[in-house]
Amino acid sequence: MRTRLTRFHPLLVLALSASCAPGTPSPTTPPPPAATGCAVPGTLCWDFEEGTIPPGWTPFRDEFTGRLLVDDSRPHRGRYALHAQGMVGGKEGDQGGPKKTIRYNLPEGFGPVLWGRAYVYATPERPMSHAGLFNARYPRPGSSERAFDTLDWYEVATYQKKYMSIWHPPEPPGFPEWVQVSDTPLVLDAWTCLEWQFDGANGTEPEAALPRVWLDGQELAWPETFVFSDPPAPPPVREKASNFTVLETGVFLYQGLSVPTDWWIDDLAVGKQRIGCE
Ligand SMILES: [Ca+2]
Repeated sequence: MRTRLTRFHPLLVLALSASCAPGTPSPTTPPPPAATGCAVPGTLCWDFEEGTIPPGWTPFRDEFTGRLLVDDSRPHRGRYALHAQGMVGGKEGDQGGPKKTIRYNLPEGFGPVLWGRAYVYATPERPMSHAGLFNARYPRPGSSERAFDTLDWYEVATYQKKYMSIWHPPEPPGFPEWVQVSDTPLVLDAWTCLEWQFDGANGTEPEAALPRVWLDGQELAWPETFVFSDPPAPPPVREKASNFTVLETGVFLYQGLSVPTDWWIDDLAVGKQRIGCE
């Protein structure tokens, strides 16, 4: 949801995390305990125990105020986590908000189904605005384009203080998009385990599947669904995937955030099958 929301204050939040990066333990400290998730074949995991942005991830969005860094202020496991610190800027209800993200190119041939898992912590308030936490993108059917702005994508986020998931066409503009808003408020001041399934294959169905999300093992329901587009447009055709190619995480607000807010993400993992929580 990149644009103004006319019916409410927009705000959102979210967080993700994972573990299992091929970190290089410091010679002076013992290696962190094995991270959940990396035991599953084909899983990629990041526990941030390098103490810096992990290899393969590169800075991407950087708008308004705040920082995205790896630090030791609030790990889920081990010593470090990814930290979106002091995110603030813009006004609720207006387009444009603080965005601090990193992205990662998946290995060739990842496939059309992406499961994910991350631990997320947010404080002190639930944003009203759309706050993205994680997304994964794939080329359009038959396309050889790999540029970021040519890719279809799935997203996990929060919006109006509740968890949300979205299927998007390429960004910009990223809409018309299919939006699913849960009835579950963003959990504050505690670590939660978020899991998601982005099934871009969806068997013999004509379109890619809708995203599914679990919070601490409980699948979220989506009592509110709608097409967001500016100007209004018919629902998008959810184009099917051959291979997911790129991931993005951090925190990205599409409308303003007036309360300085922090998120931490740790033990982030993606794979071709469900990874699970601890
Ligand atoms: Ca960690």
